[in-house]
Amino acid sequence: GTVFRLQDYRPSDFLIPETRLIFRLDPRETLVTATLSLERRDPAADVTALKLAGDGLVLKSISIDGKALAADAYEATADCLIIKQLPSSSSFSLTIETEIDPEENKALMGLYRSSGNYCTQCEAEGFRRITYFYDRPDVLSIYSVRIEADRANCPVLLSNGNPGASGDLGDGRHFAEWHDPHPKPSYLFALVAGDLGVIRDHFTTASGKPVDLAIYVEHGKEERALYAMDALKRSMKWDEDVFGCEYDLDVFNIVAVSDFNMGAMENKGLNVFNDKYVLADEKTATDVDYALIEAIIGHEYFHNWTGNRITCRDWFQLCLKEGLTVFRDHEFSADQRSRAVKRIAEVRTLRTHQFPEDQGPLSHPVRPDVYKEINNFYTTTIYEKGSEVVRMIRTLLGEQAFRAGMDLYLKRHDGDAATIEDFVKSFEDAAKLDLSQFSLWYHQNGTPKVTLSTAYDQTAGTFTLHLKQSAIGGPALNTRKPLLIPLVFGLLGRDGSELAYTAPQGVDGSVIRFDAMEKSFVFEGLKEKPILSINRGFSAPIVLKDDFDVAHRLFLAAHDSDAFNRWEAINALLMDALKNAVGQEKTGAALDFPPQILSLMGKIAENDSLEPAFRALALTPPSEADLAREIGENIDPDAIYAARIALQASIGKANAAAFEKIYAANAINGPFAPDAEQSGKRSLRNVLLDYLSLADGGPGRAHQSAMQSGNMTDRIAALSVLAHRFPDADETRTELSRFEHDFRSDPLVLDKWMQIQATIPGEQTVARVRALMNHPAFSMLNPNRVRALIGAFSSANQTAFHSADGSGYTLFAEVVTKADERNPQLAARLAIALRSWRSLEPVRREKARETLAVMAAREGCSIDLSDILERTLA
Ligand code: DPP
Ligand code: ZN
Repeated sequence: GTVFRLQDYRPSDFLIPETRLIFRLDPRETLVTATLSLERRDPAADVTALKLAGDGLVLKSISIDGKALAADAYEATADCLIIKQLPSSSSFSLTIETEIDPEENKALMGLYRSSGNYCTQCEAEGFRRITYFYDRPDVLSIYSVRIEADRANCPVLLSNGNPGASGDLGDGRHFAEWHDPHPKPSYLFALVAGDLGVIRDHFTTASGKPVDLAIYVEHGKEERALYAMDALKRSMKWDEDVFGCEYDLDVFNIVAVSDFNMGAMENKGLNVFNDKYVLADEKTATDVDYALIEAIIGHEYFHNWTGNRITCRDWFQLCLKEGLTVFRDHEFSADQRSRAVKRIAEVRTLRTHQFPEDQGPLSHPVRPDVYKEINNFYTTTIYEKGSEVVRMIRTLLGEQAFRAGMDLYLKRHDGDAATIEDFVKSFEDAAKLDLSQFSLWYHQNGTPKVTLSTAYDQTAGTFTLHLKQSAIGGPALNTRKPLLIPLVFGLLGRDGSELAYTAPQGVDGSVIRFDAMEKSFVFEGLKEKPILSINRGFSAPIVLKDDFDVAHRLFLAAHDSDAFNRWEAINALLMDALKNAVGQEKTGAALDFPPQILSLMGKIAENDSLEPAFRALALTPPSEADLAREIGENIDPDAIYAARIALQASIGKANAAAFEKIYAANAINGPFAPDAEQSGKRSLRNVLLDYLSLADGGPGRAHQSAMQSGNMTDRIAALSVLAHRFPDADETRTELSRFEHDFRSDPLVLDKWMQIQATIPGEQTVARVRALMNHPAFSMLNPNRVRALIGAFSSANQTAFHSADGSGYTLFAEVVTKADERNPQLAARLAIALRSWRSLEPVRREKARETLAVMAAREGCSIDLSDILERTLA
């Protein structure tokens, strides 16, 4: 396949200041008439041909300045259009008519049908499946769109920008026109047509401009969009307050569709969402769903400035909009909820998903310089690590200079297709700082690792912190350049207070600027031996190897003023206990856990000065995947599972009485609210429910909770305990069928039921998943269905997916192959589940390798999938 390289970038020969599109919608034969105003970028240059991208298009007609082109004047294939005879004028108008088949489009890129409605997805390269175009992000155009369709099937006709004329066409057809005054790249184009319900609201911007808001959903689901609407209004306000970003059109529309490859899409003025991230009510959505809806509504809205007003010059710059917008949505959620809890959750996600990516065969820089298939670069590295890099810029600059840099960036590049260099330069100029070494974070892949050692000299009153950097994954150590790593820290006294000291060079307030492969920092004026708290708030996305003993960690867990590091200390204690237990399990020794760890869990649960959501996170041991990553090699998922469940059972038994009390004390009286306070209490109670059930050794308590639960959060939590801890109990069967019965006509909710069953530990789950694939609610064509069942099975069920007999891999390969026939993006996304195959123990490793090799060798394997498989095997 073709390899795309950053160094090959060059601007297009032509500009397209205006694009007019007419859609005559039909399920099988939609006609698209595109009229492009083309302008030579350099009228003096001798450009004699024009090449536009296409993908699977049927060309019906083509003309320039109103005159049909002769057959020898152009060449049209399914994937490109070359016009060989061009007018010599500096500008001309090109009209292209193409025919497309939305009904047959199951790749869900371009124009397709979902539940009978028409919708589009154009990022990254879907617009070329609609018409021939410069389908690249640096060609910005003003779009005018006219949609014609059956009035009965498609009363709603939407596109980007502001609404224009609409009316009847006779014959049961009607039309609507839309105009988007903001020049945009083709990937932000959108069209929706169909029969949809709607909720409406409005927002007045800071400068007094009224905006009509609407969310379109399937009829009958309107009420379930109210929370999303509320989140949208809060997002609009927040972006004004925190970043000074105001909305810029008369309308803002959101449409929820049920077949969607991504979470959502930020098309200008017309966001299209996976319905999973719009629909919510007490009975059908969990607290986690609500939080995700809030985050993603915010994310897509925030793209209006960081992504749409300022877009990317090329796809290598994807993190320019994604990393920054993730950072913005994280800040939004932190402001709406609990900042400390949000940060812990972010770090858990980063470690569970981004670290293994960066440390394995799919590792790539935040700003990659080569790709084969851009769809495969919508990764946790681009998004989450990209966000961490922006966060580090803020840490280095401080709030004020950071905001000044953002202001400069937004002002300087409004209307541009920009680069990472432009972004960094804005901060350099605003803060009068040199960020060239820092910029390495964009270019050097692998998870940085910082090893520290400390020494205290009582007589001199000095505390020496020695730091050394290396990395897991990425370039070899001898070719790595030192990163500038901002480490927020504190030196604590025995009473938990922050000690005063004289700081060495390279320490700026609470930030150590660690910028060499190895360096010592000597702090003076310390009368007592300080207790170090470092990388507070996870100020740098690194693996930290410290020299802290158990007493040190227990101290931080109890006294650190930084909530994140309190959690981190607890997490590290649990991780050490688990690693030790995995070792015991492998040698056949009995598993035991330090009593002080067990009692610590009780103390945390009982500590009312900590918010319940924090306690819930602190009481949750590192996941099986985290433990596997931490161990790093020769992984036996069964041993990991055994260690983790034994720890949980021990914690439950050791603290049953205390847990029972806290469980009762955190009951919620009064009506349901999806807010931080209530969801925190529910998460604490549900973590305790699991512990108590393990201590009970039976399903009674969870069954009781499932029957009494008035909301989906509690119901799902109880059902998970039943299914995961007592899969064969009658109570589990009863509750699973009750759930199935209650939601049999709501596949989106039934996804949760699928997911719970797909994650039941043990190799018998392979057969269960096979059976569920025949369930009437399952469909290989719907990404949400496939991800709920197969995605969950392969990415969140270590023991079943990695069954020693290879049956999990066999199932996986079948499904990925099947998905690849219709939806390569979905297949490629599923396939990353095997990226860490090299760290498995030898028997599983060989089976995994074989599975990958067979899939890669299959004739007809898509570019998307073979790109992932080849890199994984390389
Ligand atoms: N829709 C995806 C996102 O917002 C890609 N832009 O991240
Ligand atoms: Zn995004």
